[in-house]
Amino acid sequence: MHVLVTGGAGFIGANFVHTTVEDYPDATVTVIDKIGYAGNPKSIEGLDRVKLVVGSTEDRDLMDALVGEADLVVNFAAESHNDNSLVDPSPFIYSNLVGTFNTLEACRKHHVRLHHISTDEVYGDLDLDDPRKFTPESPYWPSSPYSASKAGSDMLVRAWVRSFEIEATISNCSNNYGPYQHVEKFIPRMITNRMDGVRPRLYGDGLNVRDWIHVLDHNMAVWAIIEKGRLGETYLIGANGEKNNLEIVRALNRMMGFDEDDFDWVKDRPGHDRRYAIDPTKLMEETGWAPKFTDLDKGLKDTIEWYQANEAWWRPAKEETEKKYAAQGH
Ligand code: NAD
Ligand code: TDX
Repeated sequence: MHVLVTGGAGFIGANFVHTTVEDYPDATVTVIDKIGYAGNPKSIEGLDRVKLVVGSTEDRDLMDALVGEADLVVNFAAESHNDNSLVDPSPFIYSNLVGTFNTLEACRKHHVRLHHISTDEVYGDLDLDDPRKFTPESPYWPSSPYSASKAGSDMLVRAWVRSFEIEATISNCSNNYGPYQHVEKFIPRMITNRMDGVRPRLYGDGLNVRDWIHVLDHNMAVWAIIEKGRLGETYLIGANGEKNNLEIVRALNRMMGFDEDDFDWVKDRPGHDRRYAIDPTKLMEETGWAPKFTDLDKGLKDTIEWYQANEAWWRPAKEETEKKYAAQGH
């Protein structure tokens, strides 16, 4: 089996490549990644049976050639950070929409199976006291340029399934954490700020809720969908991990030996989604998947240790990232 992983030098994609070479000894993997600010070749360095092609999914001819060699395409490639999309939405439109369009066209031409990776943010947000969670029937109501571009990419996949009968599935997952996550994201930013002697920064009132899942649980769910999911279907991936941002910062502070309230409040993110929450029933019933890394305290401790042990991996991105945040007042 030859797997083409788009965005495979990013956080979730790189973890997916690791899992794939470990769990599927017969698989060979090609990663296509544009290696912009977010992709890091070191995340997949030295892995057997993995080839990295530096290029963009926006390059139609390249996608045509790479998809033509593959038995399966897993589409992780995307601009992924909400705060960036609020400063300059343009790359989000090209990577997330045009990139997915090219991927779909190549899968259509070569009759290759596609799994498209997406986010719970396409459903907008929930009130804190809303008893509901997102289900595959929830209406699309994205808030940011990032989530709107992901929603658009999901719609393209659905249209290509219906109109051209391509063999595709979609998954929408909640907030991931774990190794190889860029220091712009909440948990790695808090950990690496602490390591740099900088107080963590909480947006708004800190009560926004995210439904945390370990990246390995996400990727095992992706493989479960590839193997057992029904073509044309959408599956929601989540592990019952709702926590507000204040709880996360306090936990990280305690674990790193600081007073739990040793952080700064900063201005809110414009349009900041209040709460995400996933109902993964369909995925669990149809594929038998269940999350394994559900002890969030242990997961956070392991993640802290990973960033402490891998400073050479994240250090080169830190200064630039904090410069961007300073310009936004964050
Ligand atoms: P990331 O930013 O760490 O990784 C994205 C990777 O895609 C990067 O390596 C980047 O260089 C690459 N990329 C971007 N545009 C590209 C293009 N046009 N051509 C080739 N490569 C390109 O993000 P991530 O957190 O690993 O997210 C991966 C996917 O998972 C995205 O589709 C994202 O929407 C989705 N997702 C993320 C989360 C989360 O919590 N991080 C949750 C649900 C879904
Ligand atoms: O310094 C910070 N302080 C803070 O309070 C940062 C960086 C974030 N936050 C808050 C904003 C969010 O409520 O923490 C929460 C998480 O922020 P992000 O890590 O930026 O994630 P989020 O916006 O929730 O989106 C993430 O999950 C869904 C991923 O980046 C997306 O790619 C994915 O689709």
